[in-house]
Amino acid sequence: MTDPITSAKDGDVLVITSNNPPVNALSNAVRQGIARAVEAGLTDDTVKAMVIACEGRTFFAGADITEFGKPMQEPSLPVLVDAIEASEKPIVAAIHGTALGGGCEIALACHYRIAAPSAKLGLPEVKLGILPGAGGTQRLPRVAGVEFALELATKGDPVTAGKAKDAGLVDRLAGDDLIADAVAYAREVADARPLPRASEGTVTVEPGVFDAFRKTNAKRFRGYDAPAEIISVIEETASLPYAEGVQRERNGFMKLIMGVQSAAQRHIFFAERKASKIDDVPEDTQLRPIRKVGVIGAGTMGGGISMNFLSAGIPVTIVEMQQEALDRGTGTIRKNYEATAAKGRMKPEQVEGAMGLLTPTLKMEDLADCDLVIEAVYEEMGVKKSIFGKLDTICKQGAILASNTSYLDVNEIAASTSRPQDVLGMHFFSPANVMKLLEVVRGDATAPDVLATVMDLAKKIRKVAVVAGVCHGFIGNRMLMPRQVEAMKLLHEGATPEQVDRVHVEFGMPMGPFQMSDLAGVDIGWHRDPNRIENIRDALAAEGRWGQKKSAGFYDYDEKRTPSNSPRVAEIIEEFRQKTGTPQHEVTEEEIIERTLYTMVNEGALILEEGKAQRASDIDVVWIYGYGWPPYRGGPMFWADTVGLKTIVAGLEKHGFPVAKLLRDKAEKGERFN
Ligand code: T1G
Repeated sequence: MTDPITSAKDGDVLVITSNNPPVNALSNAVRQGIARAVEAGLTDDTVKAMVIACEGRTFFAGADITEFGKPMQEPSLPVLVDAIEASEKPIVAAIHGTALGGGCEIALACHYRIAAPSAKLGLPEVKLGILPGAGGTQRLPRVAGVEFALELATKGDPVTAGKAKDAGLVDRLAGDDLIADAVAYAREVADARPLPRASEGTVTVEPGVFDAFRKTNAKRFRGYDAPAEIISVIEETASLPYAEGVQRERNGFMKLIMGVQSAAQRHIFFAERKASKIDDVPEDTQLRPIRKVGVIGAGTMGGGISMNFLSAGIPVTIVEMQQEALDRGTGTIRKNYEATAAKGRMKPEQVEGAMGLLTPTLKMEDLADCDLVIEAVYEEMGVKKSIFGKLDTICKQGAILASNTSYLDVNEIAASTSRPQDVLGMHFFSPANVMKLLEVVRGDATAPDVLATVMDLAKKIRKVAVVAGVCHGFIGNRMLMPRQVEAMKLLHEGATPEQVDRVHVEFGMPMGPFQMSDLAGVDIGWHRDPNRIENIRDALAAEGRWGQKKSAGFYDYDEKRTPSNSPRVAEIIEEFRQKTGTPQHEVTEEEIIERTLYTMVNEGALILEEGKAQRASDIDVVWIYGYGWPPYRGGPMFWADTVGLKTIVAGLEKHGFPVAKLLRDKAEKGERFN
């Protein structure tokens, strides 16, 4: 294997360059190469200073995550960064792309940092359930202050080079030629002494800064181990010398990396990237060009879907039946963009740029030259089939025809055209311009290049796409159904909405089944017959308790939509129990978990058995990005592995549920889903 590290002298400056595609991960070979090169520079008398830089799209994007859990080869990253900082000759970090995690820590160990203006710097370790383990928790507070360090390390989002410079993390911004500017900088400081070593700095602590930070971010960090540990490490070591501080950092790092949360979050890191791969479609499949998109329906979904393409610079033609609905839809899109601009997350010219790419029309014929058309009208098969039949006559050959249906049969929709190979589902989640998940529903006839094109397009519109097969509710909604059904039955048998929801919220979900039903609308899917009361949901709907939109559902809501337990709902539940004579029992937390989450896992196993999902990790990605499953539990299938499949099977059998063959087989063989 070629050494990913090369070094070359530019006069009396040694330029050490890493070339370890795709992201210059700090693998064993990279660390060993840097250590060797720095040593060579130190022992070469003609070298007065050094520069560390990277080739390719980015500076070091951190430790090599694929090496986690494997035997560590020396030098470890902590040893390497200390060696860099201890250098008697100045070392300048030349940063481009994303200096993340261990990459940012390498930069912090260098004596000087220069960055391309487009560069970003960050400590995303917390998103992997760990903490910066190569001195980042010690050097960053000394260089850029406690507040900045807390923000960067506990939230994991990178900052621009400009912001990093303002905070003192970066010393200079480069011009067009980063390496040339870095070499000039190194030459400029070649004789500067003493060298600035971040670890020798001191940490200034404002009274109460840590408790205030904990309080401000309590909701955001709820359930996660890593953010709390990071705050404690920075707090407990603020007055300690570096050598003692890094020991506390190391202990914290080891504790977290051995934990199930980090395993779960690392699982999701790779699962998200694997999801974009289509097992039976070659990676070099020729993609169809998508230069113009059509959207049918300017309602909530149609508007949100359009914004994804407009924000990615792709022109959209949006169709509605009535002028009033069209104006309302395009008005909402503008309002959403202006709201984003008002929060400083978009410039006014960007708002105009996006709106300038939008063409509203009442004529479906205006979609003739679109490369992709997405239908987003209400869920009625007849309406969908007539729209696709019409699109079949209007759209140019090679256009991709997609339905945003959230559960209808995509094969049946495709069959209403003469080109089912060009048809698939693109199931966005509401609000479609915000939610990252996109279920790409592969029909029986969907052509490989159509699927590959849409999976690639998903990245361009910043979605996490997962391939789903055609079945009722695809992956996410199909698994949601047994949860909702069991939650309802638990109400019949003795539980309260608050009890069931509390168990789910404590588990880490953003909300429970009944809070979710109130948000989405208790009347969704209701048969609209107030005299037909087959379950408690029917009873609520019959009384007009349709959820938050009616300030009454499973909970009562005040004008701020704050939920409170409802005496009327308690009455309705009691009346239903009396009327149906449902045997009552004391419902435990364990039973709620077994009946509402184990059944989801079982449904996930059926989905895998039927080939409606490519892999178990895809199911995990669906639930993380579409339904708010807590990343520190890795998704339902990963979580099931942590619980133990034998336990899941036993829990299902205890309540008389049929167990999916795949689940039973894996349990018997002691296997895992992931
Ligand atoms: N290690 C190994 N592989 C990595 C990697 C890493 N750090 N980062 C990316 N990859 C792979 C990824 O799996 C994919 O592979 C390919 O590179 C392209 O990535 C002590 C211990 C840099 C912003 O958390 O955030 O340092 O799918 O598709 O969208 O404190 O990758 O092609 O086979 O994501 O352009 C901290 C993780 C590590 C950064 C680029 N660092 N990476 O995004 O490409 S912990 C991170 C990213 C640490 C120290 C600790 C992103 C990116 P494949 P991609 P992208």
